[in-house]
Amino acid sequence: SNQKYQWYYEGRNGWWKYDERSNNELELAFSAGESSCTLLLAGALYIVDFQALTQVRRSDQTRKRRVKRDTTKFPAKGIAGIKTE
Ligand code: V3L
Repeated sequence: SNQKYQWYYEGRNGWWKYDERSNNELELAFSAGESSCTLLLAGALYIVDFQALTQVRRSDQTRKRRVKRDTTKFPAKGIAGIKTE
């Protein structure tokens, strides 16, 4: 898309871009000044906390990932688990 900003979540050794739909939802919620955003990712609900800059699965908050908002040019492993080169 032609968006300026992209949201990223942490992988094992780098960052992944959120898929485009989730990125749009995050941008809408963030720019509206909301404190968090709930996303449906691969059939599970996740919460992105804009203050803590974390993402957790709502039903199992064991794995807390860092998230960041950066330009679309920030180097990433890929998009939503699909690797790019
Ligand atoms: N978008 C897509 N899939 C996600 C997301 C997201 N925002 N968050 C978690 N998952 P957890 P490496 C990730 C997937 O946090 O090798 C990557 O996308 C997550 O996928 O415990 O560590 C890769 O596909 C994981 O499969 O709820 O960098 C994969 O990890 C699953 O949800 C490996 O990436 C559980 O994550």
